Amino acid sequence: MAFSLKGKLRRSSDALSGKLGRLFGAAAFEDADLVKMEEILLGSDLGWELTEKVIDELPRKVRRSGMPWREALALILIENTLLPEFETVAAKPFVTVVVGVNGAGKTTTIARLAARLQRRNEKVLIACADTFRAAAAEQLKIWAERLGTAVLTQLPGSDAAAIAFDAVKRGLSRDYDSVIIDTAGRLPNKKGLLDELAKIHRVCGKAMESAPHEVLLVLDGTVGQNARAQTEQFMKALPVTGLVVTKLDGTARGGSVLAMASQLSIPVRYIGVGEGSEDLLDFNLESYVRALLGMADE
Ligand SMILES: Nc1nc2c(ncn2[C@@H]2O[C@H](COP(=O)(O)OP(=O)(O)OP(=O)(O)O)[C@@H](O)[C@H]2O)c(=O)[nH]1
Ligand SMILES: [Mg+2]
Repeated sequence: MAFSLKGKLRRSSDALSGKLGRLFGAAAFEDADLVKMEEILLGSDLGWELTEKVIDELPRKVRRSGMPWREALALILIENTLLPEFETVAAKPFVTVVVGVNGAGKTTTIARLAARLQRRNEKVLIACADTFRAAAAEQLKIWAERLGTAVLTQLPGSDAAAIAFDAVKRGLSRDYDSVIIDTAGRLPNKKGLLDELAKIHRVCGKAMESAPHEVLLVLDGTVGQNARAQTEQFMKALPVTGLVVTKLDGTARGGSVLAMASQLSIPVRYIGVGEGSEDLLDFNLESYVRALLGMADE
């Protein structure tokens, strides 16, 4: 396979397993400096809970099993990352609303999701419910043109919820398989903006009773520590059903995804590992951990 997740996560794996390797290489494993180890684990944004588990279990596991430390660490991370279950419903059109702070990667994610769906021969409509920024509609149109996807935009100043409503109605009447709704980037502490999201959510349900079927919150993977607060704020406006963590190629803090998956009780559905159209992947815990530790791609 030409695509290498290990290659995409190189900065994170250098920071995590590269540094650990040098630490363990210097001394007999049992004498490894726990303070330094803790520093490295926290530095990759694994969070306190996972870090404590590793410090507690890794030396013992290696001693008992004789397994190489990397294998043992992978097992510990996989066993201790809690993944909430998710179910996808069948609906036509399947309506997805995408939310997140400015610049998190919403529009890029939508373009790549649309591309994936089209490769499966789905008929996709993307709608721009971002009426704050004139450039937002343009950006979406450029993507849509490139992908050959239908797109619905309005003039700036019109109501974002009205666009969402129109999009779902059009999805129903014109036989679309998927409708994906882009929203304006916002700081989740602005009440008016959150109210608008709640309204977008509500009108989707008016246009089609079961909609939206998915609400994706896009989180920038390079600002890991902030993810929890952001998620809680967005949850006040609408029920987030899945997370997308982007920009994992550009950070040394790739451990954040494991911490987020465990702490937020919302499934990580996709990860972004680059700006290309292939760089949005389903999140798979085992492959991710192996890549994060610089182990061979499966
Ligand atoms: N390296 C890298 N860059 C990414 C990734 N995802 C998005 N980006 C870049 O991040 C920047 C912002 O992405 P957008 O998709 O425009 O973000 P947005 O959330 O729609 O932004 P607003 O609409 O302004 O709120 C762009 O330059 C993207 O190319 C990723 O996984 N890796
Ligand atoms: Mg955008």
